[in-house]
Amino acid sequence: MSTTAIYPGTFDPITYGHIDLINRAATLFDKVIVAIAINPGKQPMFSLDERVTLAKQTVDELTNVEVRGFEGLLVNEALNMGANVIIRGLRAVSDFEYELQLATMNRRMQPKVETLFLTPAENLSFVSSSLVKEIAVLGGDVSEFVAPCVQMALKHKLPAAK
Ligand code: COD
Repeated sequence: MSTTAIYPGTFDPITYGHIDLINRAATLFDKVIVAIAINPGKQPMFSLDERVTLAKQTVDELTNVEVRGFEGLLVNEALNMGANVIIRGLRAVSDFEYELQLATMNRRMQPKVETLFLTPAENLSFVSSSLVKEIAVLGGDVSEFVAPCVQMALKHKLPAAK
């Protein structure tokens, strides 16, 4: 039986931390779907189309990884895509409370879907999309944290970005 996992997020924008998790998941599952949420609760810097395009460019070489946008409940998207595992990342204890709440609520809504937590390489445990954007807005160098295409997209969006 083939196994499919879904890795959901806002990915605004995708960072090397996200990519680290995608690489790990891609070795564990036959197929990994990177599912990018519209997420009305956040006000992303990049549009859904831009976030999907940047994610596709960064995971281009991983043959068992698919990137798609989605709207609506994650658990419904997971079942529609044939995924019974949700991948989420834990960088530090501070992530745990939110992630546990999300996982528990998702399981309450759909018991067929389990959440699996992965941790990134230590040198990526402090990387977040929000900090990358903040550094870029203030003209700092983000090349250590995001792929060149994301760096270019930030430069395009923000005149001060390097
Ligand atoms: N290393 C490892 N993991 C990382 C790193 C890093 N450097 N950076 C981020 N991550 C992890 C995060 O901890 C998270 O698990 C995941 O990667 C994605 O992160 P984000 O920030 O891009 O995504 P979020 O947290 O904004 O995603 C929230 C969802 C879109 C999943 C959530 O809002 C959702 O499910 N929306 C759909 C509607 C729904 O079903 N709502 C009900 C939920 S109960």
